Amino acid sequence: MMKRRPFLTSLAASAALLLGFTACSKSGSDAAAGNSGDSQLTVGFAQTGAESAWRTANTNSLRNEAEKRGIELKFADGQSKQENQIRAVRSFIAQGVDAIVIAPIVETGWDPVLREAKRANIPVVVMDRTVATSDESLYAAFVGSDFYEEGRMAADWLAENAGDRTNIVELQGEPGSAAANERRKAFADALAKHPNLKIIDSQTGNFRRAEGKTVMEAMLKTHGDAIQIVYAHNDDMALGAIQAIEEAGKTPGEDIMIVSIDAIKEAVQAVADGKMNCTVECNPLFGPKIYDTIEAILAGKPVEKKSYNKDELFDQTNAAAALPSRQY
Ligand code: GZL
Repeated sequence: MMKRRPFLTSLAASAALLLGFTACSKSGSDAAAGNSGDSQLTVGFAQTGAESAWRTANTNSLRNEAEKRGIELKFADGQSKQENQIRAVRSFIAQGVDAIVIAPIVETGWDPVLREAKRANIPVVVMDRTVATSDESLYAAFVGSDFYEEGRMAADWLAENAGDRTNIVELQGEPGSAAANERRKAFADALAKHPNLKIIDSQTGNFRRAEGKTVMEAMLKTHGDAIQIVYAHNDDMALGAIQAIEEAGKTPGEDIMIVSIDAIKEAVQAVADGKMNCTVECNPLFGPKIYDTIEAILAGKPVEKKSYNKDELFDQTNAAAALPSRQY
């Protein structure tokens, strides 16, 4: 039996309508009534935004699994702004949801709203990217990926396969995000062991394909033939860079080596086609694990404080064989 929570306040109702919250697994009338079905779980999900194919797959995983389990999912698209995510979390608290999931766009600035959720006795599961907090008791669990390990895997693969190439340009993810911070640090740490490899330029493309393309166009104008390798923090930017490289009359995967992270299907295909050289998986399909974690927390069962998905690497030795089974 789910605990009853305070009914939707008029302020939260208008905020919810204003921010275009959607309840993805109940009919409109049920959703508007809040926790009308006591036995049904209601989860508020504050997503970062819709910046990449990875993010879309992540959103769909939570939506589809909620549908499958009969969970009422109140979804808020943060539109790539932390203030929108924080506003959504406050609205979920006012609506009295049973649990809250946050995919924090940046690492810092979460303590106040996490304290509010804790005071309201609503468990928060941090998903995908981590939060930097002075008090780990402010969230119930973290379910995500090891971004540092992904950056290390990319760098070690490059050290093994770069041959006589040395000059790298780096396309960084969203500034302040744990994914960008960790992937940049891991790559730099690994490169310290391979002094022949050096980063000659590094700009953010915000995990977006279009920005990956424009940043790569600018880098090609600045550095020309000096660019021998691209290290992209995600596949969307790598695929944008590939477009820019082709439009500059060069052959991606040959003239310029491309190393990336996420392993979305389009990138694994590009690796199989020889246009990309390596992509390190960062699995976005968190739905089942997130709801298992929430159900365990609400049942008072112990859960791992931090759990990480296992990731694998795709290059020309295994990409083609992997394609049929890729789910995102
Ligand atoms: C990683 C995730 C990153 C992906 C990008 O877990 O936070 O954000 O690598 C996405 O594709 O935009």
